[in-house]
Amino acid sequence: MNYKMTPAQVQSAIREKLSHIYGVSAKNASDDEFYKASALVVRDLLVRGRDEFVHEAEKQETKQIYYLCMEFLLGRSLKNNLFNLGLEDSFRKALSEMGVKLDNLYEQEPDAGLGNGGLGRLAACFLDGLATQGYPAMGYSLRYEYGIFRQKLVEGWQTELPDFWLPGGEVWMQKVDESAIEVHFDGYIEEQWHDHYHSVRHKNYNPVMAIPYDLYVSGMDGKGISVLRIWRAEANEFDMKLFNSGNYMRAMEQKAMAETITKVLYPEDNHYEGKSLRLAQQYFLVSASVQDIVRRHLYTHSSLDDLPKLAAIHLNDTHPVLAIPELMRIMLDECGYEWDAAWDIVTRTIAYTNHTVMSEALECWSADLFKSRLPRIYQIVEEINRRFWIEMRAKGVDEGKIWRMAPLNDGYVRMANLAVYATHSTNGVSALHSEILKDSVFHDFYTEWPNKFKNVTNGIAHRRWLNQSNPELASLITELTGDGFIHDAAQLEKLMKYKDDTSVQKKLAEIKLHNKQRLAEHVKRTQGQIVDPNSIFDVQVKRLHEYKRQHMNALHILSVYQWLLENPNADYTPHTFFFGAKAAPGYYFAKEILQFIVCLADTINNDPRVNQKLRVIFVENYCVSWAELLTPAAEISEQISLAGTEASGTSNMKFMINGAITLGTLDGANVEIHDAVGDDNIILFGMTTPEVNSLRASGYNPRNQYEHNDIIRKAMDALGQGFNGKTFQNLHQALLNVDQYMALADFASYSHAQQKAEQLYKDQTKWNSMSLVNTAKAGIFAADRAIRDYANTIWLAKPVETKAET
Ligand code: DL6
Repeated sequence: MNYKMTPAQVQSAIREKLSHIYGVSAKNASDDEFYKASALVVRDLLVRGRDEFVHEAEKQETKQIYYLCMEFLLGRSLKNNLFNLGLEDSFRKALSEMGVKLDNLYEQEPDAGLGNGGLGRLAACFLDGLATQGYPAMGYSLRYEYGIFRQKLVEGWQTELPDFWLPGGEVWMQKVDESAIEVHFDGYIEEQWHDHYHSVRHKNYNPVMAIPYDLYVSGMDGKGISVLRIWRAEANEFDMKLFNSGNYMRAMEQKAMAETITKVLYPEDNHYEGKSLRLAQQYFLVSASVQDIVRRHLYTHSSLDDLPKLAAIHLNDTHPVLAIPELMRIMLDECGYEWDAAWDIVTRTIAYTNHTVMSEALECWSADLFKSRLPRIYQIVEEINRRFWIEMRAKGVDEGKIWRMAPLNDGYVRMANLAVYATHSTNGVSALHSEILKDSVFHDFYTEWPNKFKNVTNGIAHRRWLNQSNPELASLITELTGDGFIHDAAQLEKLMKYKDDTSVQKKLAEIKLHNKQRLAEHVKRTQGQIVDPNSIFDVQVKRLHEYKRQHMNALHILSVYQWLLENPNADYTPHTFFFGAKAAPGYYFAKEILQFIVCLADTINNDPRVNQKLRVIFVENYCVSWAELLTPAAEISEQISLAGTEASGTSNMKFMINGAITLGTLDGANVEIHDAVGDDNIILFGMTTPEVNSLRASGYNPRNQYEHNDIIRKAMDALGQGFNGKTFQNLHQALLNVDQYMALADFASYSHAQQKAEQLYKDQTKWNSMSLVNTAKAGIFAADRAIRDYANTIWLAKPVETKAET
């Protein structure tokens, strides 16, 4: 499809939307109306592009990819789509002739915050990668009315405000009433036998309508377009009988209960409690999506026999695992399949990715709750469990091991066990993480089915994170190597030719400085804080979690502060440390760490003895749009989780492609970053995973660190006393007595790495060359590559061949 539009065509399309939809002329329209009109013009193009793409895919019988995920952290869409469709210049010109700045319109768009962090952003990057690589794909998720909360700091304490994103975000969605689907909760099951025919009836259930809204995500050049279908829950009909009989409250309650399902995104990352609403959200997502997938398949096929050939259903993490019993339910109860035939189809169609080693995030549900909310699904899980035991016993597996692996044990439905058993593939998201899955988290399964286990290292949408976020760097790369890297990130490697070219290094330094200035201006405008663009920008942005060890970073800054006070004339290259992080609202300890950082920042920034050399900025309400400013400006990328805890990380990849140097542990995808850039272009510190395991096994005592290291002791004592009138007793005591993520054990090595970074930075020629190597070697971390890996090793899918190729 040809997306070309001249500025005149753009103007007339925008004018038309303004007058037809918003009833205003271009002269009187606000920036908000211009933004929405522009979005609608782009959306029309995307719909047409998708139609053409799907038509071609159907003709070629290309396998469909269905990607189920509770989170898609899309961020903003206008800039991304204009870039991908090659329309940014036309829109800029057209709007400027109408007296409007395109950049101002970008600012009108709210971040679509339908996710918590890395997991949701990965899913969003994958929709771009799927479209660019030509795979016909649909993402499925929920249309949360409130996305991830807005963070507001009150005296350094995180408070949460609702994020009502729909007024500006809804313009990208198309409601598809005719594809609404009913989902059933509660009630009981009635089974009947007529001769040999077994029928199952779900009686007295509560129906909830799933209303689909489609969002379109373009790939580069718009040849492929992905759809993200998000479901909104609605009461299926207002119960007039109940209402008329005087039971007003119950009638209203039923409606409210249904609509609560898609009210708000659970703001938890790597930890969930088994709440009934969360279970309802998960089942609502998978039931609507799987029914939709089956319906789409049956439009063109008479049975589900060839579903595995034509569709790949991907479970992105443990949250959508109920898709397994749901597809079984549909095949058994609605399509008349026998168990074995249905099981064969289900297991060949569905694959699972695990995204965490944190056991608290491998969800499990109390069997009682599960049974009462999803009675038929519970029966199916019981039957899967029964057959699982038979199969394992027949193989001679010992009972203890069978029990550990069972989908149902100890009164709980174990979602991760169900996922690994019932899918044809389980993968981790970095080489190290995939090994840990085999060695520990899923070791029992690995010993039974070694071939199920795969690795697909994560990837990022490099066009968003490099071309759109860092246009100056992207044009320098284009000037030096051509623009092949836009489609094929591996071509970034061509930059290696310029590794020792001082004029290129100088240009890189200039670009970095501009990005730092841009960030400094934004920080001043939004937070009123002053930042020196000539200081080193050292950035740690990610969810706040103990395993990510923001507290270790802060403790180190505190030690530098103490050292500067004692050594006022010390030769120290000025540093600005940036943090951006949201804590889960109920995660008290994370909130205390956050408050420690904010109070430390206040103390340091207001201390004239040090604040020309040391500053700390806590970015309030960190989100995708903040990341787009922080990433190109960063010089040091803090990836400091305890080895063996971070599944992959993706900010490490975004920083790397923008030329920041990773200061990190050998954890997650840092390991592969190290492999790619070599020892000289990364700053590693800390224990390796086996070292962590052996220290734990031998009995780790953080007090030893405290007692034997002066720097740690001083910093810990200051932490114990508190700052700005705030004390951090829980954090202080937990670090001294437990230190679950061994921050004190890695502290000395971390400080040493920081000093090394400072020394390296003094040699700007060396630093800029390291920076270039990082960008040049980042190609393997493109989402395009990750998608090809999924397609080739897990989905066994081929892309749609474009017309020119056929
Ligand atoms: O795979 C995407 C992303 C990884 O990069 C992070 O390392 C990992 O922590 C994150 N996992 C989750 C798990 N969520 N839950 N529950 O967010 O996935």
